[in-house]
Order: sequence, then structure tokens, then C-alpha cells
Amino acid sequence: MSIADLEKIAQKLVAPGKGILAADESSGTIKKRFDAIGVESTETTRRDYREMMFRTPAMKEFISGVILYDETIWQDASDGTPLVKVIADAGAVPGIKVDEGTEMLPGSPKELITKGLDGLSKRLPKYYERGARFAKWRAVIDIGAGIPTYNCIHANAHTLARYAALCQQANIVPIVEPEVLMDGEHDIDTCYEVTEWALKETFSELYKAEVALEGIVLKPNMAIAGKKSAKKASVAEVAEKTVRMLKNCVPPAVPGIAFLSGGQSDEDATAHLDAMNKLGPLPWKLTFSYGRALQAAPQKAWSGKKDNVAAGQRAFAHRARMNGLAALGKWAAAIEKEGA
Ligand code: 5MM
Repeated sequence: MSIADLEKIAQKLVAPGKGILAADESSGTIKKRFDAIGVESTETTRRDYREMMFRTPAMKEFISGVILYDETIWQDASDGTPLVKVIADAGAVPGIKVDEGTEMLPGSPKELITKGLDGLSKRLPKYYERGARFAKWRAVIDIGAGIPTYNCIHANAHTLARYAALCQQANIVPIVEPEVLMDGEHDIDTCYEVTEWALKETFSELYKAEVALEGIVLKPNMAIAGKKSAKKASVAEVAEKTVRMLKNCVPPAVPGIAFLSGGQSDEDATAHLDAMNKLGPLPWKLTFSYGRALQAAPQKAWSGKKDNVAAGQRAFAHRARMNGLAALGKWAAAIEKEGA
């Protein structure tokens, strides 16, 4: 492992004005997304949809890396070019989701632990050979009555650290994603406390596992009220609390933080990122690694029809540009209307 090489990739992933496209929906999740737009989910429709995004010219300007699902990394585009090459030709780094989903956490039946460590050291070199230079592992932490427990916070932090150490050993940059869900009724301060706890435990485990912080990217949730909360926090409050929380937990050796969108509206996810960057200078780059907040609009515009590819690409380019501006703190609500 070369820490300098890992750092180079990590820095590339958080390059100014660029962010990550999370296109690593597992088969069940992409089926749900396609059901919503009336498209049958087959190997070909999934390929066509993702190829449409990867061939969007705006990829070059605003997308630093793409997280792929196992099926996609082995797929070729319609003209026979490997999709990883299409991504690399657009100047972005191909990445791979290596977790294998979640299962019930023993001892805490209402909580989840992420699977996939078994055999990971053998899978990583194959992904590297195919072109992946970074990976992703998502831990899921839910807020509710009596949860999260220490068991859940600790087990997931430990698993994230073991995954990260294995990735670095294989010369792959690990994206470390402890996601505190925004599904509940909790307020922003509860989210702040739980996320701070999860991040502190995660960095403690990364330290014990000898993970080089220069060669990771953190993918956290923002400090935000639950979707069913009676009180939605303002953009300014989300930005101020998220930055304060991260300053308390994330060492400056980490090159960058690429947020998940977690079910926020497209515009909220952009506005929050922008407001945080306007609070700079910050110890690390703050950018996006959005799934839904980048893809909801292009999915709708495309709706599975060849004739809609240009419209789908326009919608994707628009969200990529809005978030690219937010990564620089240069977005404004008024720009949303331009080219939408
Ligand atoms: C794109 O969705 C990713 C895969 O989800 P499943 O394993 O559940 O199918 C997901 O991990 C995603 O990368 C992150 O949650 C960020 O996506 P959002 O939509 O929250 O920005």
C-alpha cells in the first residue's frame, strides 16, 4: 500500500467544484426507483439508464467519481465499451460498493449490522484490476425508542474500520459511510448527538485499525431533523450544526467529506451543502456523494424512453452543476431556474 497513492485518489474525489455520483443501488433499490417511473428493471434497462448518466458531458466538469454496484462494474455500454472506461474517459474515478447489505444485529434485534467482510480481501484485487480505485461501505444507524444502542454504534464502527483497513491494503480508497437515518420523528439536536457519537466511535476504530486518514473519504449524513419531526430546521441551522459537529469529530488529516442526501429534497441537499461551504475556510473539503438528490430528476425525465435520453441528461447535468456550485459555496436559489 502507498499512502501517497491513496491520498492522490482521495484528493481527486474531493477536487474543488466536483463530487461523487452514488449510482450503487442494489437490485432491490433500483427496482423500487424504476417502479416509481413505470420502467421494468432488467439488466439492460439498468445498464441503459446508467450509461445515459455516465455519457452526460457535464460529468467531466462536476463529477469526480462514480460508485457502482457489482453488476454495473462488469457491464459494457451499448457499443461494447466497458462502463468503467466510459467513466474514466469522462475524467471520473470508478468506485465500487463492497458491502453486502445489512442483517439484524445480534443482541439488538431492532438494529442492523452491515455484512460483507468475509471474502472481501479476495474481492478487492478483482475490482482493482477492473479499474476501481475507491470503494464504499454503508453502516445504517436508526434513531427511535431506545435506539441506537452502544452495541449498534460500536459494531458498525468496528466493521467500517476493518473494511477500510482491507481497502487500503488493496490500494483502494475507502469511503467510510456511517449513515444516521432521517426517517424518525427526532429533532435536529438528537440527530446531532447520535451522529457525533457514531463519528467519534468510527474515528476511534479507524485509529485502532491503523487506517491512514489521508487516504479515506468520509460520507456522513448532515445534522438534520427527522422526516416526521414536528420542526424542520432552517438551512442556516443545518449548516451551522453540521459544521460544528464535524469539527468536533473529524481530524483535519481527512482530505474530504462527501455527504449522502438521505432523502432530502434535491434543492435542500444542494442548499445545505452550499451554506456549509459559505461558512469556510474549513479543515477539509465538503462536497456531495448523492444518490437520490442527483438522480431523482433524471430518472423522471428519462422514464425508460430512448427519446428522453437528452432530457434525462439535461436533468442530470443540471443537478450535477447545482451541486458542483454548492461544493464551492457559489450556489444561489436563483440559479436553480437556469437550465432546469
Ligand atoms: C445509491 O444508493 C446506495 C445504495 O443503497 P442500497 O444498498 O440500499 O441499494 C446508497 O448506499 C447511497 O450510496 C447512499 O445512501 C447515499 O445515497 P442518498 O440517496 O442518501 O444520497
